[in-house]
Amino acid sequence: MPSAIALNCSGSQSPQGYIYSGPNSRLSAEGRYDTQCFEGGVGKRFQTVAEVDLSKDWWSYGIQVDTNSDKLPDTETTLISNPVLIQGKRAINLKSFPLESGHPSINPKDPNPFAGGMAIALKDDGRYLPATQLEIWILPETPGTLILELYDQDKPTPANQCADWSTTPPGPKDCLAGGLGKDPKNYYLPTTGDEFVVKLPLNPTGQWQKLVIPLDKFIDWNRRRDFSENPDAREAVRGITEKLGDGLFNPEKGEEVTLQLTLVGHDWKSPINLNIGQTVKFLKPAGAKK
Ligand SMILES: [Ca+2]
Ligand SMILES: [Ca+2]
Ligand SMILES: [Ca+2]
Repeated sequence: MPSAIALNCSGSQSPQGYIYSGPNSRLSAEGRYDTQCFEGGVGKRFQTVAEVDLSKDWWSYGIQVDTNSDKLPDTETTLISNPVLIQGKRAINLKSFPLESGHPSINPKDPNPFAGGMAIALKDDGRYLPATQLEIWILPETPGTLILELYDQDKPTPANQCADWSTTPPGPKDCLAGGLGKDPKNYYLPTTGDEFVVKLPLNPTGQWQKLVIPLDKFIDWNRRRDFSENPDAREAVRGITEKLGDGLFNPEKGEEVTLQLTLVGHDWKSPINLNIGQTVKFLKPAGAKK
């Protein structure tokens, strides 16, 4: 029987699993869609603008945790496999587990069962500019949430670019992603440029799910928001509710651009296991001149 529940493709829905708290809990609904909103590319024809091989030049992030109580970190929360064949499709497997709710690495202003993920520095030659959609294949083994994040530097300057940044990760200290000046003292949120996100619930259906996501469904996460209708909720969170970047996904030539896949647990305890098609594509409608 098909579900009688209507799809929510508005880009604002309550998270599944963990109920968010904290001063900006209302932001937790932002950028969330049912994956079915994007399945199969909804009958349109596309042509490839650029392909990204997730098995190359990635770096993982997560937290080094102390699991044997010797006060020294011994375990990384994220594991990424070499390419594997899963149900006939070349894929990588991403495993991660959430931290404890009171872990110092959990942003108290944006609390969620963060687990970790992987990042790819994309080419900075402007090739993604014509793209209008992102294609990604997922086969989740567990529930959880996948946050797709696109970082766009917006006008590199000495202040926002690490001088000796190279796109070979992890790059210089404190300069972890795409020269975006991510601040390790502020939960690695970028201090410059746009961060765009789409949050997708992971439904382990046992099948590959092909998602073709319009880039305009990604929401600008670091923008000024109007909380005026609810003054109690008005609390600026550095790197989230301040205006950074120009609000457009416009990675011009010479600007660093990064794709990150962040996993968030269904709760504070359950590990996440996700297979991802090895190739992510940037697309545009077939025949489009842009
Ligand atoms: Ca830009
Ligand atoms: Ca922004
Ligand atoms: Ca931008």
